[in-house]
Amino acid sequence: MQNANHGFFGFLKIFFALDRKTDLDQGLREIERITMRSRKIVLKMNKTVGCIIMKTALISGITGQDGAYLAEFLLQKGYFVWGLKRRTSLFNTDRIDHLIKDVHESNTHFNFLYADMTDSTNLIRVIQDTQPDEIYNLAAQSHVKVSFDTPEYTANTDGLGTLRILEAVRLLGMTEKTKIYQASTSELFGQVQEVPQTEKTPFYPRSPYAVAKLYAYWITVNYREAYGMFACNGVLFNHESPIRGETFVTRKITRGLAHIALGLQKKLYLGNLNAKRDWGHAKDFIEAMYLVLQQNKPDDYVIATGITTEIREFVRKAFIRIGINIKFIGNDVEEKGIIDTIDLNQFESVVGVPPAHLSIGQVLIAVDPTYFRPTDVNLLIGDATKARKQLGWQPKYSLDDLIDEMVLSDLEQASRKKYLKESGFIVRQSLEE
Ligand code: NAP
Ligand code: G4F
Repeated sequence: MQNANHGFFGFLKIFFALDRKTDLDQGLREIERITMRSRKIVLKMNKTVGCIIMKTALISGITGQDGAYLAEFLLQKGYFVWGLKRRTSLFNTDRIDHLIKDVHESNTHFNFLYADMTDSTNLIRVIQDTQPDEIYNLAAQSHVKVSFDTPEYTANTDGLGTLRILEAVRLLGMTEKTKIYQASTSELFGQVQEVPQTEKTPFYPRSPYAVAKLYAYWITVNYREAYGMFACNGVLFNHESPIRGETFVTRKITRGLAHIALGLQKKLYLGNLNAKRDWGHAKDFIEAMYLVLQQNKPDDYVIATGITTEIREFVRKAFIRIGINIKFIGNDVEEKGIIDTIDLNQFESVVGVPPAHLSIGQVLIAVDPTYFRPTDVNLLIGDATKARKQLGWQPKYSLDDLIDEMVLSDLEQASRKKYLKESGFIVRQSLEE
């Protein structure tokens, strides 16, 4: 209204200026000023309309691997993204720093709110404040081995946390508006009852993590059936990337490899080398999460590549990328991975330095029973036919592409570390594995 008045008085001013024929320049300047003002009003309107038609997504677990990729993906699709982040004593936004703009900048479509999956009042408030069209519940204590050490906390976060989100949406009367994606897992199949695993394969969880996720799976189904909510489970098989948590086996291997290649570490200790996993790339898998919520009806989907690989084989494939052929000898805890051959050209072209510190027969991989789990999942292989047919989803990355990306990224990080170390800087050495 104020702007309209400005416009009207502006025109009067021009009219009188021109009428008196005293200052034509002044009139033209006034026209220019009004045109500029009108452009600003149009821009403001565009922004307001933009906010109204923009979808809003709320992602719990924003600082994790999947949260980071999903946020980037949804921002590219034109969403406004709210990320839920728990309070930490050190900064832990490395994975999303490139998406963060200063909150004082006007045009940011990405923002954080503090929230913890163990605090329902907190979750109710953030859902009320943000009014999301879609919630992606990715927050979890996601490490299977750690869940044996912290079973109650894992149940609270991964199991009850999901209930808290569903119940918040219901209590706030948002069941018609808000769709919910629940990050379910192939760990539910555990001691597999069928090969490959589909949406119909019975569950047999083998860890406190998997049991907590079992509750989350069924409470999601229950809220869908009981209250007609658009609540879905994506039963995702293992998915990895260069930003995968450093203590999951794939990243532990590619990081260890990079440190060994550059002389920063001598050996890599692993646990159960016999386990087999259906590994995909996280970038492919987060796209499936989005597709699950774009369907006409809520449903549950298995998301997998359909190819399974032993941990031992992952090790071999990764080291081959830098020209080292690993041979496994011995059994059980005595098993070792030794250097069988080295392709010097391949090593030097990928790593950037010659393998002067490495020799044939040298032990690079050893087994440490510390990493064994009281009960492990030996074989996972998924059948994603339903997702392929109904969502039109298909992975783009092969396992070799994934390994390639992870190895190169970890080599780059290790090179930086080596450079800093050699230049006399103190580099962080994490002993957590
Ligand atoms: P991730 O890297 O471990 O990330 C987990 C996220 O949850 C982090 O942002 C973490 O915050 C947050 N979180 C943990 N406890 C929380 C709490 N009490 N309150 C609030 N936030 C909390 O896991 P991911 O690989 O991205 O996996 C995403 C989800 O998919 C998880 O639910 C996982 O269980 C599930 N899933 C993963 C896979 C896979 O292969 N990656 C497969 C199937 C299912 P901090 O950064 O502060 O720790
Ligand atoms: O890489 P992992 O720790 O992943 P795990 O247990 O399969 O769980 C991951 O995938 C699940 C989906 O199926 C997610 F739901 C879950 O949140 C997480 O993202 O271990 C993979 C296998 C296991 O059998 C483990 O015993 O690798 C074996 N392994 C052998 N040595 C090791 C190690 N695992 C780890 N973390 N560290 C080792 O040194």
